[in-house]
Amino acid sequence: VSEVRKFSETGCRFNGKLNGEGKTPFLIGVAGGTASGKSTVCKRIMEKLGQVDKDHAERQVVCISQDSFYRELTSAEKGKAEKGQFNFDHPDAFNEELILRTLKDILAGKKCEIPLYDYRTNSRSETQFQTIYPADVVLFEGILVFFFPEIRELFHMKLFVDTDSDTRLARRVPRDINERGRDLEQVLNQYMNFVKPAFEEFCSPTKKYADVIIPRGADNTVAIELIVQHIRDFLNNRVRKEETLPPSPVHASWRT
Ligand code: UZR
Ligand code: MG
Repeated sequence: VSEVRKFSETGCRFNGKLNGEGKTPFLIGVAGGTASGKSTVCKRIMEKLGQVDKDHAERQVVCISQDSFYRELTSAEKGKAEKGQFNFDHPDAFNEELILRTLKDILAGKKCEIPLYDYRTNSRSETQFQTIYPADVVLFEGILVFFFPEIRELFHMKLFVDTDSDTRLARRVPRDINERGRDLEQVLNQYMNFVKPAFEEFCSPTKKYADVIIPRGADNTVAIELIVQHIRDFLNNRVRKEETLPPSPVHASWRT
């Protein structure tokens, strides 16, 4: 029995299956305005759970971004995007159907591939994909992850990262210039014309769907610790439940 326990305590395998393969992961949605700290909150959660340096076979928590699901633009739209005149903050900019299908696959415990997105070219790679392996906990972050009702309903827990808009703008400007290859005028125009109005119309109203609102984003270590504790409890309960199930053939053979 102790051997069985030791094996499941590693969290790698349940009943001889790799990680969460074939079982429903705990799916967490993380929404919030641009540069609110969504990605950083997810990173902190993963760090606290000790996930960062593990390879997929051991990893129990994975994070994916809604940015991977921008839809392909027509050539006219690409022209607009280059001039900063395409609205990437509008729900129509996303491939809702692909998000839905991917999250359903993830919930079914299937391995799936998601597009890789490049902000400098405003497009996704034709050839490269990111492979998402079955996990126990999946974080899905993005500005509009609570906008689409069918997608919203899939989350077991919904977090909204609530950071002041001046703080967000102050972060967005250097990020777009340094990491996304824009100039100052373009960044500010885009912010005033698209990012700010779309936040007010489409993102901010989804705060009411959140289970937990995190003020100040990643600086809020107390909120993050509470959330992480909830995830740990979930993972531990799952391990405990596995232990009370009748032994699988693999476990039974160890006992002899
Ligand atoms: P976060 N975005 C781009 O800048 N370029 C693209 O090709 C695709 C998206 C921006 C988008 C949105 N807006 O505000 C932001 N614009 O990415 C969302 N303009 O990303 O949540 O990390 O801020
Ligand atoms: Mg981001």
